[in-house]
Amino acid sequence: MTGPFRCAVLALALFSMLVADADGQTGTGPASVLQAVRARGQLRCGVSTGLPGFSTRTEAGRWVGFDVAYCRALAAAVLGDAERVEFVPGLIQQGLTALVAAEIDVLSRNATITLRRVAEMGLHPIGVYYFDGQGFLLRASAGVRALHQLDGRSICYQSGTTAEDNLKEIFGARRIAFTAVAAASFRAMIDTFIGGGCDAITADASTLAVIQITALPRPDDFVILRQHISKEPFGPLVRDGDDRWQEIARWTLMALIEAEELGVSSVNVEAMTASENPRIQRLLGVIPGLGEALGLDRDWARRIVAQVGNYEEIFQANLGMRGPLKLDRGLNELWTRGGLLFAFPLR
Ligand SMILES: N[C@@H](CCC(=O)N[C@@H](CS)C(=O)NCC(=O)O)C(=O)O
Repeated sequence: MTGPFRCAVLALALFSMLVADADGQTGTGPASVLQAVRARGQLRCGVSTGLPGFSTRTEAGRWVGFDVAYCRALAAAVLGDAERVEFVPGLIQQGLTALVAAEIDVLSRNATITLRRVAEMGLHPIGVYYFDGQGFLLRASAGVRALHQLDGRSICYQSGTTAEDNLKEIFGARRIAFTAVAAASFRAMIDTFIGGGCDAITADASTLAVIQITALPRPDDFVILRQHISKEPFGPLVRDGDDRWQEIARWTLMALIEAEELGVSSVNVEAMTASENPRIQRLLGVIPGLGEALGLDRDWARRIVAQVGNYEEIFQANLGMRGPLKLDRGLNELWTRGGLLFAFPLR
């Protein structure tokens, strides 16, 4: 190739890369997730098959819950409408593989973020929206109050979850003998336990609360041990390889937390646009720049809060005092109140 011609080809290649980058694409690769979602007019969101408080369908067929609310917030940000979500239910491994296969745009459920899930499957963690740990539930009459008293018991868990590996590893290391009873689904695990097929259930503490309150005949006949054997941080996951989509997903979560930090809720969001606090002005697009930096419009976060609420509203409605579970905020309290939730600066 002659000199000037080669230069022209290189310049053209460079130009097309720049254009592609500005559009959030990967050059020769497939269209970005943002473009695909906009072209479809719907966000595809993977959720669990049904875990009251986290993700369930009402009798009218509407998906509700904490995991569901995050996807509605993302849809409000990118599509302008929190209702434009197609929920795709599945077991944890099905959700992870659906994400890898690009059948969903985001997985929002009680998926624990682990190094191997992320690094080996080509996934990207967005942040943590629920800090949990693995616990044990059993009949109060069993008289078990501490982990070591589980020695010799049979323990149910759902296959394919982190609960399975943690149980085997930690009980092995502590030399606590047990009989493992694997269940293929959430319902099967509960039925096995109720039917006497195991002495205890091990799962995320939030799941155990769901089971105790919504699935067991007399909740007071059961106890959940205070000890946890792991850290289980849940957060949305997206595929690797689309930085723009990752940022949109991350800052959607941050906006929910930031709105709580600032006391901006679905009730007062319009009035708050008159606030003189520059953080509130930026969040609500009164001072423009944030949405635009993400490739969205200036009202992205205002819509999130108006249509879905802030983190506190979502937590209380689904998991906390305004729902059946009555879970404490605990670690999921704001950092300013002794918890772990912290929004990166939205500026
Ligand atoms: N946090 C764990 C467990 C997640 C999980 O799948 N939990 C079960 C309960 S033990 C569940 O949600 N089952 C209902 C479903 O998958 O639809 C993980 O990421 O592996």
